[in-house]
Amino acid sequence: MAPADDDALDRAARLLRPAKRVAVLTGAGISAESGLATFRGAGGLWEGQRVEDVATPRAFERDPALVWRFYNLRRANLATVAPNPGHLALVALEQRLGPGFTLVTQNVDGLHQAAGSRNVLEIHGGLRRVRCVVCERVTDRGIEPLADLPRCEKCDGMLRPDVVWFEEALPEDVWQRAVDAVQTCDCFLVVGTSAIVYPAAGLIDVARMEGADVIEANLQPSAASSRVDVLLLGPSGTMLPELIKKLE
Ligand code: BJW
Ligand code: ZN
Repeated sequence: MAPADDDALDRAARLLRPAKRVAVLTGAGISAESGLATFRGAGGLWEGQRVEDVATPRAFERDPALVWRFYNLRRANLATVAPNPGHLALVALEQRLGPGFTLVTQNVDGLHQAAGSRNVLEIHGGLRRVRCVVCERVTDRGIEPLADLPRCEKCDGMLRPDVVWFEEALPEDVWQRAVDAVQTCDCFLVVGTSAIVYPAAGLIDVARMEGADVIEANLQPSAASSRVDVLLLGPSGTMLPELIKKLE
């Protein structure tokens, strides 16, 4: 692994330091150092299936028990993980900026909230919540084990994870708040995402179109890297704390 590139960190700090409004987009990579597998890296398969084959409404219609096994495993796994220094660096950044800070996450693991981040927009939903496919009631079930085919307490309809699958719309109000935050930010920080899943990846173009500086932190170049101002190549658990330290 390349050592922290001081030049890139200095350039990133120069962009971030004067910013009054900062938006952050995170992906699975920020939780990798907490021990959670990313979707598309090595080990990103589940029982030989790609996420694209499990995380779709069609997969749930075809075999809801298989899909629930996938999500129950991931829910149970949350008991074994904790936020890492990358999550904590974003808490420090929010403390520095106050209401000028918005954290848009594609992650469903709840680790930003567990770390202490407050203004978090979960654009792909949350693993702890379930939603009834009939009455649409959403409840927080924590990480308690659920049946392979859990049912709604109110109407006995089938429950599904309250996450966003491929071909589904993102929660409208949450998405709109994310777009607003990115449109009005001075600096946009993109962390640990392959930037191939839309519309989330489109936020990078929104930021650029509105003239924000864009900083990316990733272990390796992503689909977004050619469109950013500074690329911090390295683990976010190291790069983000170093970046925040340079702001002081
Ligand atoms: C580290 C690190 C370390 C590792 N430090 N870094 C426009 C163009 C093309 C396609 C589309 C388009 N608009 C819509 C689409 C279709 C589709 C899509 O984008 N498909 C693409 C795959 C091509 N999008 C949708 O369907 C979306 N809905 C939608 O658009 O609705 C309108 C519509 C209606 C009808 C028909 C069509 C459209 C919904 C997308 C929902 C995504 N859902 C998932 C599952 C969530 C629930 C769950 O968790 O199970 O969200 S899929 C999965 O991918 C998950 C993630 O949030 C998302 C993004 O993945 P992420 O976070 O980037 O992870 P990885 O694994 O890809 O990358 C990890 C990165 O970390 C890597 O870069 C590593 O290098 C890095 N890394 N360790 C720093 N230590
Ligand atoms: Zn119901």
